Amino acid sequence: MSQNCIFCKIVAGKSGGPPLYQDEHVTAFKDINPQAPLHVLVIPNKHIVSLNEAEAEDRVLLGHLFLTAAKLAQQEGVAASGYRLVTNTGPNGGQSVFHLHLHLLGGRRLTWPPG
Ligand code: DGP
Repeated sequence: MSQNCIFCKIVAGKSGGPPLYQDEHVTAFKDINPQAPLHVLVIPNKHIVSLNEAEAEDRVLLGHLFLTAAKLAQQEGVAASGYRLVTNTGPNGGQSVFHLHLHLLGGRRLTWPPG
């Protein structure tokens, strides 16, 4: 856990409401500033700053992150209509919280390319 990380506080139950999903490796919760009817953040419980800092030993964790997002898409009813997973990385990627996360966006037709 990183002391000043808001997502670490959410993992520890010290910020936000009850998560949408949590197990010993990952946590999922609604984004505070939703960009689509469904906007969920899926994060590793372990503090990893961004995908740039992920290591080979995190490969099972990263796989679990994606599979959890797919399960939540199913659970939240957007699997058939489609959805998008986004990992903003670094300044040009638009990352604002420096704890690795997947945005799960769905419930509307998303445009491409992103802005
Ligand atoms: P990014 O810009 O890719 O780093 O996305 C960070 C997202 O995190 C952004 O969409 C807003 C969301 N967010 C920031 N702080 C909080 C918080 O305290 N609670 C929740 N639920 N979401 C947050």
